[in-house]
Amino acid sequence: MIPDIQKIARDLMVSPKGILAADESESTMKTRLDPIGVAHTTENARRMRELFFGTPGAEEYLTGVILYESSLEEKMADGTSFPHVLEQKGIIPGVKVDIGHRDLPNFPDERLSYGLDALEARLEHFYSLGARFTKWRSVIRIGDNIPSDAVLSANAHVLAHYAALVQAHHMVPIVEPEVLYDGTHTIERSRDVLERTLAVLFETLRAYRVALPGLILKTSMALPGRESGTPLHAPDVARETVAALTAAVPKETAGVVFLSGGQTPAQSTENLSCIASHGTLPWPVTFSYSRALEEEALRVWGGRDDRVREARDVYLKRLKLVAAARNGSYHKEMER
Ligand code: 5MM
Repeated sequence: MIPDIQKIARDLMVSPKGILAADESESTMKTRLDPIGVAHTTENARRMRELFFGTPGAEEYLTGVILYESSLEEKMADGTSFPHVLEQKGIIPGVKVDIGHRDLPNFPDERLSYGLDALEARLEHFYSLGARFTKWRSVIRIGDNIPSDAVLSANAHVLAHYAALVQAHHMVPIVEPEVLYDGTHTIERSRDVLERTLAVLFETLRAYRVALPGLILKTSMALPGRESGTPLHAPDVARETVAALTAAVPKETAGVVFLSGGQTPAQSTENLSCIASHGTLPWPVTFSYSRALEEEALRVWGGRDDRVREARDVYLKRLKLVAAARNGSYHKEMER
C-alpha cells in the first residue's frame, strides 16, 4: 500500500510531541564526543545513539527521529535495528539525505548544499530500511552583503528538487534552510534574512509543484547574532520569528519545526514556548532539536555504561520541558 504522506506529516506534528535530530554526520559526531572525552569511534557513536533510542518513555514526547544514513543499518546491543526499535515505540524513523554543503565559486563565505546525484536510488534504499520521512539542510550565513540572491535561489532550487523527489518516493520531506546564529547582526537583520530565505524557498517549492500539506519546514529562529553582544530575549525572538514565518510560510504547510542552532537547552526551550504562545499560528509548531536535546545527557553519560540511566533521566527531563514549550506552557521555574 502506498503510504499517505499527508498523514505521515500530520503524525509527525502530533501534540505534545516533536522530533529528535540524531542525524550527526561523521564530523559532527566528533564534536559531540570530543567535549565529553569519548573517543570518536563507530562503536562509541552507536552507543551514543543507543543511549537516546533506548530511553524508555521518550515515545511520550517524540513523533520522529532523524537518523544519519549509516545508522539506519546499525543495531542496538540486543541486535534490534535502530529503525525497528523506534517503530516498536511508535516513533517514525527519518533520515538526513543531503551529503553536506560546499563553497560556491564567486560567492565567498556562502555555501550550496548537495546530494541530488543518485538521490533516487538512495531514497528507495532508505525506504526499504524503514525511513518514512527525510531531511535536507542548507546553510545560510549572514554577513556583509550576504546572503546573495543567487545563493538563496540556488539553495531553494536544490531543496525544492529534493522535496519533489522525496514525495515521489512516498516519504515526507523536511526542508531545513538554516540561517546561522553566528555573526554580529541584529535580530531585525536575522528576521529579514529568514523571511527572504523562506519566501524564495516557498516560491520555488510551488514552482516545483511540491505538495505543501505533505511537507514540513525545519527552521532557525530569528536571533541577534551570537557575537552581537545582545542577549537573547524570548519575547523579541518570538515576535521577530513569527513575523518572518507568517509572512513567508503558506498556511497549507503541514508544520514548522525548529532547530536549536547553538542556543542553550534552556534558551531554545523558552524561545519555543514564547513562539508557540504568540497568537494563533496557521500551522502546528514543534521542536526538532539535536544539541539542545542531547547536550545535557551527553555530559552526564561521558561514555560510561554505569551512567546511562542517569543520562536518560536528564534527556527525558529536557524532552518533557520542550514538549511543554511546543504548546506554550513552559516556565523557567520548571528548569529546577
Ligand atoms: C545533528 O545535526 C544535523 C546534521 O548536521 P551535520 O550534517 O552537520 O552533522 C543538523 O542538520 C541538525 O539536525 C539541525 O541543525 C538541528 O540541530 P540543532 O543542534 O541546531 O538543534
